[in-house]
Amino acid sequence: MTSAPAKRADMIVHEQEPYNAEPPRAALAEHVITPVEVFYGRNHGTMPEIDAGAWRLRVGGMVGHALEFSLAELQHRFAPVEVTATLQCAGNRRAGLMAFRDIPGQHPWGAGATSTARWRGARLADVLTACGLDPHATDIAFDAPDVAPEADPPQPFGGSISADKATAPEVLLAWEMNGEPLTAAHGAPVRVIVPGHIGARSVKWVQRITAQDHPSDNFFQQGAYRLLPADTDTARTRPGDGVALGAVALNSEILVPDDGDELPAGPTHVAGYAFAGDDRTVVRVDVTADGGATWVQADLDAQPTPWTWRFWHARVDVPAGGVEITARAWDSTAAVQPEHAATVWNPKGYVNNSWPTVTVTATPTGDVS
Ligand SMILES: Nc1nc2c(c(=O)[nH]1)N[C@H]1C(S)=C(S)[C@@H](COP(=O)(O)O)O[C@H]1N2
Ligand SMILES: [Mo]
Repeated sequence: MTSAPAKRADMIVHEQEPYNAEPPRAALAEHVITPVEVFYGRNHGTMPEIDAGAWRLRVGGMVGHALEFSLAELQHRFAPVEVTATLQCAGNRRAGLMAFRDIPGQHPWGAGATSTARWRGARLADVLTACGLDPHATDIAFDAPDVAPEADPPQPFGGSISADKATAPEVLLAWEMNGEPLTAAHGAPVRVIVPGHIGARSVKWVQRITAQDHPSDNFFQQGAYRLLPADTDTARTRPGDGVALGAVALNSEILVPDDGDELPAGPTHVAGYAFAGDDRTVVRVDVTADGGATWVQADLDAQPTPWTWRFWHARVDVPAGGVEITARAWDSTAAVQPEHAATVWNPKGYVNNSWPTVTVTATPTGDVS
């Protein structure tokens, strides 16, 4: 039994055990690099407390020589690098899908199942090179010790990424987050960080890495984190059905104002994040407060690295009354977010990247100057 992680008191806790929680919009909006006590937590099983001194990472499969590393060996043998990257759960914004059609047994994540940190560790590519990675390996699989009761059959968490992605310079075996040693809740002593891919591929508490010629057969690669057609009979799905989720789709959220806020009518500061995975970047965000009759182009902040979200902000004229504020983002391939949750609804509730909306009550100011 692990203790709850040290998080801000205002976290929205979907489940205490295993710990699943997201920060409220306002807390996420405060920093482009999310403080650890604000960073969302997503767990499929009880978080393990691992003795860093006894921990070993075993690397094997399609390699010239299987090797085992202690934490000290990882830290001294490989040049440490820092990558600022956003993690985004595939279930982020699921509540918007559930509002269209319910998704029983899944957490109703809001805007906050995503956060950004500075990660420091060894390049996975360097570790694989040291082991003599076989060029015929197509997939790199990760295994952790935490057992997920929801898996069918119950099994430890795991998953895989392509060998191409695994050998890209941004993919890390990280032991530090925001300049501090990783906390137990975020995967200590070492986790995988796969920038630009769904959070599930950034396996925490990693203890085995396997080079192979097929994707991981772990439940979270073959049974979950797959996009199924809306009309799928989920009682009859089989491992491998649907599409495995990897690179993060273009998405955005409004963080300021919060849903349900009361504010004076008139020019209003609206802010949020937008994110596009892998080699895509966010190039434009529009905001409307009049049902799409007029759109204001938001100012885009600089991205700390290509692997992070982009904060944006706009001044939008909000009329008096109950008002929906809606945003939409474009990426560098000129793709735009889909308008309706209904378009993207899927049985497990992944990748809701439809236009984000908050509803506010704007009171007339009476100021006509
Ligand atoms: N071992 C292990 N790694 C894991 C998970 C898990 O349950 N067990 N959850 C994954 C999912 S679904 C996400 S979104 C991220 C969340 O990382 P965080 O808890 O550090 O925010 O971790 C991923 N890595
Ligand atoms: Mo996730």
